[in-house]
Amino acid sequence: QERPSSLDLDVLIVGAGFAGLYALHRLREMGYTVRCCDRAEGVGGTWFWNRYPGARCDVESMDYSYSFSPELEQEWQWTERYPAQPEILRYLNHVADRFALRPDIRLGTRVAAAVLDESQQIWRVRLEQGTRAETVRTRFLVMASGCLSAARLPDIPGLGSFTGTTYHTADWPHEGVDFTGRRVGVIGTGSSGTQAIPLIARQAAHTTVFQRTANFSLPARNRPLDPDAVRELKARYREHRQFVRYTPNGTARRNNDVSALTVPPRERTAEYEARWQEGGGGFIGAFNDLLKDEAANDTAAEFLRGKIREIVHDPAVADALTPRGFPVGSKRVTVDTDYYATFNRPDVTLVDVRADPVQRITAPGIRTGSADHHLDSIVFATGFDAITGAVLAVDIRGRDGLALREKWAAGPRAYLGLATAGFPNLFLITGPGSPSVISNMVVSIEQHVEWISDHLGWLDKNGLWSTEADRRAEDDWVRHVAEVADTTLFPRGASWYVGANVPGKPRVFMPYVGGVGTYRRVCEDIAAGDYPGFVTRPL
Ligand code: NA7
Repeated sequence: QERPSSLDLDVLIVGAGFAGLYALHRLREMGYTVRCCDRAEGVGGTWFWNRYPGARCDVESMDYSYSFSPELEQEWQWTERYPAQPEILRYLNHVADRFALRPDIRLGTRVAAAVLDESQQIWRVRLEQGTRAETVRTRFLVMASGCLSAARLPDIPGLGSFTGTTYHTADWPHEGVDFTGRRVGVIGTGSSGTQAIPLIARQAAHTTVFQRTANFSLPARNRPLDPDAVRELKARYREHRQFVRYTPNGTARRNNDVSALTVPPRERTAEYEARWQEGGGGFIGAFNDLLKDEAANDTAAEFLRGKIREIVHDPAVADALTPRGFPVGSKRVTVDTDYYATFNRPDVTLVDVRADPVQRITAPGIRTGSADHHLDSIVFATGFDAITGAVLAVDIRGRDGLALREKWAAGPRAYLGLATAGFPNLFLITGPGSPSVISNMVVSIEQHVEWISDHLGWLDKNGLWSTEADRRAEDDWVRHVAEVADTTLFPRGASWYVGANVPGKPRVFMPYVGGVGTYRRVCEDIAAGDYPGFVTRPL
């Protein structure tokens, strides 16, 4: 391709987490001039920021890792079934070094805005590094900015008035926090809160957990990996990876292809019990209709509620910890170590803020309707503006100056979750309408990166400069994503999957839940058919 002389880069990648690092590697191997930017002072994305006690992935390490390099997957030794944050961050740093990615990564650099130059069909991107700003001109812009990276503080009055220390799980001090002797309040009982609370409770003088929604949580049963099992899996790693790519959620989870309602109750309970003992998110694969049929889901919910009653001694506390009113899995099931048992400690208090709402944060602590809770520290485990938050944090302006924020005001719209009409040469990795957070993110990320880079290669082979999602194809895909979601129980939970945790965010079920394998086949067919649904143009 002949390039406009003013061009600085072929591709600018936003984010240096799992997605950005692989995109940089792959596109650079293809011969493109690529740069990757991240606001953090290190690589790792999500795993750079989320350093709270107990931070751990809920997908098993041997699957939550890159498959693109057979050498890498053979040489890297994971130590635990579920990898802890420091180990994942070490892995990503190893990847950055092993593939010599660092020279093309600009850290401490925020991508603030991107404006399409329609005449040249390029993006002018504003980068900010401290007080310095510069504009780079790039042909392609790839948003590898993550689904769970725009952290959220709740809108509680008085937030600034607290005189103790505050922390957000997704912006944790690098030196760690010693809670010894402190009275700690934790707001939020999603994955982060559920992982952090047992460890904070062990250290703090007193821990008060402010719970808005009781969540379903499964024991991780984390353990060191067995060297023989690792050796055995590594011997067939290639084959295993290929298998996982076509599974419903990109993991080796055993999915039992039987309805929960067709087996006798005793057998059903035995299946749940076996999976509870096995630990981890595999529970949801116990029957094929748990995420489709309410009556089936109820059997799983009742089993899990029974476990809470068994573990938690105080019936009133057990009752408050019992999830109700939404199907298991419609809000992300958390995977914990000793979460429920933590509430048996004499130095842990549960405050159900639905029954006793938080009124405000005060200088000495948190005031609810019934009490003043005096605290030395508050931990916000309050989650993220998920899936769209980090993309929309960049002021992106496409054709006719249209802001992406404006286009997505009523909910995100993207073809395959990868591209959005009106924004040529802009790609989203794990965007809304892709399997993203309903899958093993690394599997989805690799698929997106490979699909996008193949598409770029195809454009160049065919003398084409730009590519853009066709509006009709996009509308069809958005409709399809919603229709598939509506065949499941997913939209029934007030979760961050539908934007319910962010006041004012449009309630649209964002991920594609038709399955990782199905989605991959759709994408493969589109590539094989010379990219229908994309409008491509020469310069
Ligand atoms: P989540 O899953 O969004 O959890 C956030 C938690 O914070 C959740 O329990 C929320 O309750 C609670 N929350 C949020 N705002 C408030 C206010 N204002 N008052 C009380 N409680 C509040 O974020 P995580 O960081 O735990 O996990 C995100 C994902 O990262 C996780 O699913 C994994 O995929 C990895 P709610 O349920 O909204 O009532």
